[in-house]
Parts: sequence; C-alpha cells; structure tokens
Amino acid sequence: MRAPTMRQLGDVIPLPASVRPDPSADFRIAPDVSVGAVGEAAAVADELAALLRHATGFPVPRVGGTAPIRLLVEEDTAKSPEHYRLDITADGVTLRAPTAQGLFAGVQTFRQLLPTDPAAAAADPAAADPAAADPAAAAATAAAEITLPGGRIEDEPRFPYRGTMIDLARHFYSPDDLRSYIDTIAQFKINHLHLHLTDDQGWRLEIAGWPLLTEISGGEGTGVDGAGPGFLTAREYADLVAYAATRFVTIVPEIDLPGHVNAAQLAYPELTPDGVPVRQRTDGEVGYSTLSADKEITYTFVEDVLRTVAELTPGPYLHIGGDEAFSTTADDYRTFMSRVLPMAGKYGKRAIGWHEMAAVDLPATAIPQYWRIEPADGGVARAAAAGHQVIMSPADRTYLDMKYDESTPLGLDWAGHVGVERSYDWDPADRLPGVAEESLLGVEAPLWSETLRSLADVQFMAFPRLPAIAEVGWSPRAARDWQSLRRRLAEFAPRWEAQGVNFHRSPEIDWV
Ligand code: TNX
Repeated sequence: MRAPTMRQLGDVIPLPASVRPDPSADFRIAPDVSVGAVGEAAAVADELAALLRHATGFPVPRVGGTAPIRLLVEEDTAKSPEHYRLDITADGVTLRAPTAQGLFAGVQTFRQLLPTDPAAAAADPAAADPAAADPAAAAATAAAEITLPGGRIEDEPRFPYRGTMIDLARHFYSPDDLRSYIDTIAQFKINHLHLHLTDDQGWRLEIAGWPLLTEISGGEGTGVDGAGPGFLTAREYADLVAYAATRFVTIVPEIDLPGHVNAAQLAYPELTPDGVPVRQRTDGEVGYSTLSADKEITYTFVEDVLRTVAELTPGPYLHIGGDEAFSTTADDYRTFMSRVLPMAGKYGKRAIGWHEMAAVDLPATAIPQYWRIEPADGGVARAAAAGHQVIMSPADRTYLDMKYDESTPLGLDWAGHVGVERSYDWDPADRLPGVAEESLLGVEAPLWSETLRSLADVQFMAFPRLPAIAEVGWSPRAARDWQSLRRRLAEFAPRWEAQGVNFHRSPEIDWV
C-alpha cells in the first residue's frame, strides 16, 4: 500500500476560524495510543476512539483522565457551544470545548486530519488492502504511517443554524437512509435537518387520532409519479430524532400549511373548503390546495397535528410551511396564520415558516426562511427590522434540487443551474437589503425530491454542494476562497468512496 500523505492542518471543510500550523509538532499515532475523557466528554471520546480503531487497527482504549489524546469539557458560557480548540503537539492531542457539542465539532475536524477516512477500514478492510487479511500486519503498516499535522486550530461557527432540508413527501426515505444521511452531513458540521413531512403527494408522519393520513397518504402509489411510498411511525420519528441528537443534529419538522395539503384532504375530505373529496395527486404542480380559514375543523386538525409533532420533538423549532398558498386569499392566509402561529408557542416551540409568512404579523420568536431568487423580499426585511431572525435559503444558491448544469440527469432548473462555485460564491449577509449579519440565524440548503428516487440520488445532489454551503454558514467570511475550497473538496473523492457516499464528479473540481 502506498504511504498515505500527511494532511495539512487547514485541509478541513468547513474551514476553521483560526489555523496555526507548527511543523515541528507533528504527532505520530503509536500502537499504545488511548483516548482519555471523563464525564460529559466520554460519549464523544468513545466515538473518536472507534474512528481511530478503524483508522489504525490498534486497540485504542477509551480511558478516564490522562492519555496521549485527551478530550476536555471546560465550561465557558461566553463561548459558542460549538467552540473547540484542537492542540496537536509531538506529545499528544488535546481537544477542548465548552460543551460535548463543541467536542463533537472538533472530532469532525480531527477525522478529516487523518490521511484516509476511517470508514475505509470499517467498510471492507480486505478489499482496501490485501495485507489487511492479517490485521496485525495491516495495522502495523497503517499505523506507522499515520501522523497528524502539528499546531493549533481554534474554531467556532459564524452562524448557529446550518441546516439542510429533505423532502419526504414527494419521495419517502427510510429511517436507515435518513440515519446514514445524518452521519454524512454531520461531518460538515451541519447541525439541523429539516424534514418536509407533508405535501400534496404524501403525508409521512403518523398522527394519533388521524390514522388515515398515513394509511391513505403514506401508502402505495403516493409520492411524485406514485414512486415514493412510506411513512414514519411516531416511534420511528422519535427514534430518528434521538439518533440525530447523538450527532448533535436537531430535527426541524415541517407540516406544510395552509397550502400543499392535498394528501391530508385525500385522507379526510372534510378538510377541503367545500367538503368535496379530492383525487390523489402524484404530479409536481404546486399551489392548488388549501385548508379553509373559516371552518373550525381546520383548526382542530392543525392543532392536533402541531401538538403531536411538538410532543415528539425535543428541539426548539416547528416549521409550519406557509409557502405557495396560491389558492388561499390574502385575507384567509392572515386569518389562518393568526390562529396557527400562536399554536407553536403554546406547545413550547418557535415557528419557522417559508418567507411568505412574513406578510403577516408574526409572534416575536417566529423565523422567516427566505427562498426566493429575485431580491423582492416578501416582507422579510420588515420582519428583520422588527427583530426577527431569518434563515437564508435563496433558491439560486442553496437549492440542492437544482441541476448542477444542463447535463445533470436529476433535478429541476426553475431557479437556474447551481454549480458548486455558485453554491459557494455568495454571502448570506449581502443577499437581502435590510437583512444583515445580525438578523441571520443561519443558512439552510433545501432538497426537494420530485425527481429523486433513492438515497444515492439524494447524495448525488447534496455532494459536493452541501459541504460548500456548510462552509458558507460556518467559516469566517473573509477566510472563504473558492480555489481553496476546490482543493479541499478534491480530497473527498476517496473519502466518499470509502464511505459509500454517492457524489457528483463536478468538472469544476480536479478530483483526487
Ligand atoms: C418550490 S420553494 C417549493 C416546493 C417545490 C420546489 C421545487 C418552496 C418553499 N416550495 O414546493 O418542491 O419549489 O424546487
């Protein structure tokens, strides 16, 4: 096996806030290496030890207290909870953070500083290296070659919210697929996963008391072209939320209201404005369905659903959609939102809504999510001036369902083609007049699934654009540089291959 080259200290995505290499302080991983941690640091240290075991073949025990590689929680409320400091010296490695979440961020950096991704060894050692048939020999070879670059990384995010959305309504993805996707996105310090759970073509979350939602609209024949059946039971959803928490990913559930509700109305015709049953829809049209703002059953239904989702979700957010309600009059939209927005607060959550929601008076904690192409802002600047935080998701930069270029086999193109550079070379604080740095909660990259059929399709659209957008949300603005990102992305080809992650070999990158 060729000796893997040592990584440079700054060869990380997203780029850390501060990188100070010290070439005299490289750390060679020895066969007796261990990972030391106590208390809150223990769980993250266990994960690092497991990664190092895969990478080296050494036993890498996790011990309490002092060890060549140490993880420490040092409480400091003045720092971002995601702050971490990684010190690599000839004697060892110390990772410090004010919280376990910060340590987790630091471990993602650590993982990228290993010469090859540990998943390679985990996936199929024999295929990766014939010598691995003898694990001891393989470990000795590999370990002799693993040296971490010396120096200090001190890091914290620019924005607290770095998210991506996956549309489960137009095509459903299994809990296993979603867990795998969470594992991949967390490596880029994406810390929110927004689940678009309901739309015209499907309803993907079991709601007690309303069983037909999933029996009818989560069954066979649902999704775009009828090609994406399935739903999450309440238990599966809760398990997924708990799994995401182990990766420090917060689930943001979306129930899209008052439009995008044909699947709900198919299951319960009393939810249509005129009580007339609707037909099942598997096409990609938008804007034709609406709940009625003046039927009481609308609010009984919505409150049951939002209460159920809030109870299943420990995170602070509840996304209520609000987009493309073209069949709802402006008056009805206002009436509807004035009754539904307070329900989020009633069940202990902050409401997020697509930016159309900013046309109405919002509760103080509500967060508009901006998705348009053109600068017309739909009231978002007014909301920002009133003190609301905003999530930036401009479609022409962050929509992962847009084609990369005209040759992309999947995706849509209504917001144009979004190449990798285009997804990177913009800044959220410049996007909307009146919505500056201090109004931004963060950045999210949505992935609508009309044209997608599998996890491999999802990965193809997300990688490498999602890491680029993760860097937009995490790294200091002044440090960002497209040529630097291109070089760093190129190194991910063998890493993603080792992890079994599909990606688009964009010609914008000179892949390794
Ligand atoms: C617009 S952007 C939508 C979705 C579609 C998407 C396709 C937004 C909030 N809504 O209903 O799936 O375009 O790109």
